[in-house]
Amino acid sequence: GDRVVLNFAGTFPMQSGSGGWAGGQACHPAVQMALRDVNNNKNILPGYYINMTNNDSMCQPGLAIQQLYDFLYLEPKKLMLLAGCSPVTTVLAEAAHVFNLVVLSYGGSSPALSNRKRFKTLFRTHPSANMQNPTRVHLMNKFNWKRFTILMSVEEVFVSTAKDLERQARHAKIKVDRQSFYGDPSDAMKTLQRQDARIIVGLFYETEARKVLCQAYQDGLYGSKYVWFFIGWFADTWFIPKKEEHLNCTAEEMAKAAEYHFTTESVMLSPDETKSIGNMTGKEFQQRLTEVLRRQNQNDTANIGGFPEAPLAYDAVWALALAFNCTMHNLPKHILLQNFDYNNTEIKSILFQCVEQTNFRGVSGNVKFSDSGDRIARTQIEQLQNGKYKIMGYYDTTTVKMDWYNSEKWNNRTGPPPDSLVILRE
Ligand code: ABU
Repeated sequence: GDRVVLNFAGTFPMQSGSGGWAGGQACHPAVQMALRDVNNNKNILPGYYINMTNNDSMCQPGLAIQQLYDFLYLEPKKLMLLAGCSPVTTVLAEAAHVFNLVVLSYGGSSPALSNRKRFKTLFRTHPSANMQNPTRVHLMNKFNWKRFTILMSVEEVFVSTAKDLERQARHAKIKVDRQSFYGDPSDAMKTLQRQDARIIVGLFYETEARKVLCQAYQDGLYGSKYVWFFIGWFADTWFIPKKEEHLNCTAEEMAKAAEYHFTTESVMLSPDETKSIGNMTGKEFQQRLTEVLRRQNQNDTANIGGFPEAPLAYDAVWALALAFNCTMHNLPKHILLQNFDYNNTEIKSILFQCVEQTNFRGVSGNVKFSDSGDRIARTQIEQLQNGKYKIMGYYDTTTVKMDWYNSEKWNNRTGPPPDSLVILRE
């Protein structure tokens, strides 16, 4: 009707052809759902209607810069930016503050993003990848491993995670080796073999993970002597080879190499039975999203990019709407929200403070940001057993407490394999 429109811009990585994270596939519908819910809610932003202009960033920073240019120079004025995937969030958040834009990331895990000096106006509902490092170190101790190797792709998101993991492991007197690659992991994996790496933590995107797994099969870096750790937000069937990627491995070989690997990831769906914002529990949100996706003929939710992260995207829109609402109430009488422009530091400052004070129960859990704009979350550990992921336990970094179900399995062994060649001397 006569409502005043408030605009914001969103970038969603919809395709992962060239690697990266195609999280927009589920996060975009989740954002649209949140927008409908927010706009139908009479209690927030009376007289206003929130509208989004969006683009497919393909998780490519160069493309995202071009899109930022369009967002800025084409009408209407945008009051905020919503960003997904680390490389894109990084470039957008580095540039946005120059235009007095606050950025909210539903899909940036890079630890490098926790830097207020570099990213002056960034907040994120996605937990930092560093959240998993205490969990990894805890597991190394638990299984008596005093040495492990990190295999990583040289993207800032993984390099910064590796740095933190190495620091934490050293602190726990665990020795860490590091091998990195760009695109093709085969040389780095030859080095792993030469160094006799047994316990390997992999840090890379899903497309690269398939290359690594196939190479592990070819090089015999799998089976009873090896334990792999991968990132937990890949699609549940990520290890099935894709025709267009031309891997040198069959589905059977990939499944064989993938058996018994562990994954770690932040808990992104609230397990609470109490209703959260939007009058849903986490579970109800997921059912509603599954229904929306089904209507778009996307039935195989386990393989839709960003399905695990969708609650973070849904909550990001509520955080944005609540911040607009808070700003509206805190602006001096003669200034209106819709007066915002890219030189307006006054509205920006109030909006920034409002986001800083965010505190609500979301479908992803309690939504609150630390001083560096970060989210705190528990970690979930899973293991692939007979081709299916099984939950092994949860780790809470704040309380340093592990809930472990003792259901891990080892390939042809009764316990974990040693972290290196054991030489028995008389
Ligand atoms: N959980 C998805 C994170 C993607 C990224 O940091 O690029």
